[in-house]
Amino acid sequence: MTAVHVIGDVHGQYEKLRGLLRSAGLIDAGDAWSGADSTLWFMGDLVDHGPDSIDVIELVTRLREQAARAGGRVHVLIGNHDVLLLAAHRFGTRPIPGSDETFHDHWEENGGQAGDLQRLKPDHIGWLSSLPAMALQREHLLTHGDTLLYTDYGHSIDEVNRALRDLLRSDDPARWHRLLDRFGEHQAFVDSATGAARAESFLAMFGGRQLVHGHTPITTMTGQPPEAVREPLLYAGGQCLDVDPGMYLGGPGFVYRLNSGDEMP
Ligand SMILES: [Mn+2]
Repeated sequence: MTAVHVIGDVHGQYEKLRGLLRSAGLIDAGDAWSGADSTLWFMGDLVDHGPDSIDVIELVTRLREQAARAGGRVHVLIGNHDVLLLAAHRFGTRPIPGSDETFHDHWEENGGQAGDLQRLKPDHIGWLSSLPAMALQREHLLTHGDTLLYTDYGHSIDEVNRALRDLLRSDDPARWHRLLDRFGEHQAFVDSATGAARAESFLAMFGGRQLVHGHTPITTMTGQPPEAVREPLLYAGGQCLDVDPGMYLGGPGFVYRLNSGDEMP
């Protein structure tokens, strides 16, 4: 079986990303794909908080093409910050429905970096808008968020991906805002009384035996200092694997190879 790697929320940490991919043998000294037929998944939130979001987008889109030519695959899920950036671009100084705040201000308050909007090109916008929200990779269900919001948009991976792609093509600020608002939910599978059962029904709906997600930094889950986070967090009876290394909080980040020791339920 060829290797499948995942990397959590990059948040504009271009230099850390290059270092991690190089250490994992996925890029060479010239930043070109060297992962042969490996698969690499980005778990969403490529942008915001960090200094080099557009450089991250450009590196990842380049790697996708290079990997495909080499028989490998680079896949990217959409995260809420990727949606926030698209919303800031699309709606700018229009107010968020039911609020005095503009989409642009909301984005900046959530880590949006002013220079990124100036560098955002139509190619980047088209590419980000087309990303899937969820996927099945062998027995792993992959989503950006540890949230039930996906069930609002459909009851299968295809339904959800279609609904969210359609939303991101729409000019309806209320629909965009509702999605962003729902992404405010974190830790849907953590509760000791209900978390494991919720994870089980989420997996029953969409498929897979383990949910792999980003969105909630592991440091938030465990209370470890961000600098100490070097591996994913397995929880909910082994049904969930958090891979958000909190890179923008100071975490060194990690590339994780699926099935390299995560206990399956
Ligand atoms: Mn997120």
